[in-house]
Amino acid sequence: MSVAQAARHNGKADAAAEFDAIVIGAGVSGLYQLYKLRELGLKVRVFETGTGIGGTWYWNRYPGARFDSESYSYGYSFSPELLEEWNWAERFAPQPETERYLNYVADKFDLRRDIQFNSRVAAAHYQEETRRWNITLEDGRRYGTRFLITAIGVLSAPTMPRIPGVETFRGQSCHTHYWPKEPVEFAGKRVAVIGTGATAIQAITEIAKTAGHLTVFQRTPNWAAPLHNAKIADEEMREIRGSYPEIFAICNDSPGCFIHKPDPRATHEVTQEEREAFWEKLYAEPGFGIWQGNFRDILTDRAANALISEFVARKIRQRVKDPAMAEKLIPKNHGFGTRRVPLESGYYEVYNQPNVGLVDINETPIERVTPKGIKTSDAEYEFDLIIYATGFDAITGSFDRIDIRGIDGVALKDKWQNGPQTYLGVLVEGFPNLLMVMGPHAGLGNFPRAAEYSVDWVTGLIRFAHDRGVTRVEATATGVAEWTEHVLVTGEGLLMNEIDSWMTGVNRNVEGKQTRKIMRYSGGHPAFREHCDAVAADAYRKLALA
Ligand code: NA7
Repeated sequence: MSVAQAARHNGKADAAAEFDAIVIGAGVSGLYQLYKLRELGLKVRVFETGTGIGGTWYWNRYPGARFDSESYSYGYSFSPELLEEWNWAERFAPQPETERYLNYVADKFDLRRDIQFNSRVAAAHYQEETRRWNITLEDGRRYGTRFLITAIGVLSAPTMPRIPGVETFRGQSCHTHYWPKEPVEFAGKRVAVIGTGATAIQAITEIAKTAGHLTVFQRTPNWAAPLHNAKIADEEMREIRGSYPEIFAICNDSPGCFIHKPDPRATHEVTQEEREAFWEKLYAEPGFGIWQGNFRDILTDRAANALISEFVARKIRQRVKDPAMAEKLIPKNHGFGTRRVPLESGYYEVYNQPNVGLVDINETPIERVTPKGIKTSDAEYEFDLIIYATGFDAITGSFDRIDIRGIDGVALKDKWQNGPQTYLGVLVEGFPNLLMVMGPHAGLGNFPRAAEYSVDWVTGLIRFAHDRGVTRVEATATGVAEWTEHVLVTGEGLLMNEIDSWMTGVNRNVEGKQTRKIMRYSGGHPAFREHCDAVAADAYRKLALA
């Protein structure tokens, strides 16, 4: 009898399947969480849906996938030896390089032996009598644990568009998140991409290089800015290695954990010439500087935001030859930076190519997917390949997909129906011993930087409990109310929170996610850490410990 069969047969977990801590997810945060829990000498198991390491960088292998953080600010900082050994090949590493890196980390620290692949967690139920969690995998295998740690990322529940007929298409089709491991050829093919978010912008730019014909279906254009990627030469890598302490210090000090910090000046404090010169410089520089290193008020002051939007609109008009096409590509319903800014490497020029077309689905809505292609209100387009770059049920979506139940069987999904309620983005009242790495209402940003902190904080709490024989840690109702209120107040006045996007929890393809909510802490990472550090320094007295 296999382990799975045995578990199903018994209908309960056996002693061999009991752990001190179970971590869900073997991505950037799950790997580090495993490393840290092992340091405490705990018996740990990581469950991972995929067949390999990497989370986001395991799944999203579509053409052009890469991160928009500088590579050297994206790697783990916890191991000087790792920093010494690893050479980044590109300023902004593509997916294969990042996947290689994470596999290197897993091998170096011998992490694989505690990771169970092909293991999607379907349910997690808390038992008050034992103060433990019962975990059930999709295939029925069952396990038990004192602490349940979610390291399931913020963008890991992909969503397909709600368009009739998707399943009837006879050609190849794929959501970018589920891109196959085998290479996909585009030469001579008629390809459709639905969506124009950060993912689509990367994929379109790459696919347009070889596709026979590419048609982009756009609902909302986004404000994209140049990435300026380049190879990192050996000499440059040596310099980077010598400056890791400074690089991480800058990240620590910046609101989004990037190496780009807001300029202390306000947009209107400088002359028009100075402003233009500053923006030209930012537009010509690599990375998120134009978003994260701009004048301090571009994301709070409407007049300032209108000026930077006009600057970027001018750039788009310069780069796209057909003025009517340029206008379609310029967002009209939100200002620059009020949604996540996709970074691009020749995206706008793609629309100057004869093999690329744009369908504005506000003018001619998609009616259905047909066996041959896509039918809009005025034409039927035939395709060999349809690519859905339609995004994710962000931040809470990956929680919603697991049946998580706390005290008295209360479902987390129900508890969060009107928006997440957490303590520090880590704990939930009524769900003892559930700890979320990078959970809702935590500070987002350059992911590994924020995740390392989150893992360290979670580990600190478990160490504290472990050392004192505490077997139950829970947020208090007051603590959650205070934190939720603080997160809401901190989000006031931010233009970003007035716009529909995954960052405000809107996904028109998911029932119940049509209205904006405050999903993340927006007071900046230094302030976030101050809050969390203070709670730890006060011996976690703000929690209910037993
Ligand atoms: P995004 O940024 O959520 O983009 C999804 C795109 O798909 C966006 O352009 C959507 O248009 C479009 N979309 C979604 N549903 C539909 C339907 N039904 N019809 C047409 N178009 C649709 O996801 P990404 O994967 O690009 O990026 C997510 C994050 O991952 C990114 O910010 C990085 O941090 C990494 P809409 O804007 O909703 O009109």
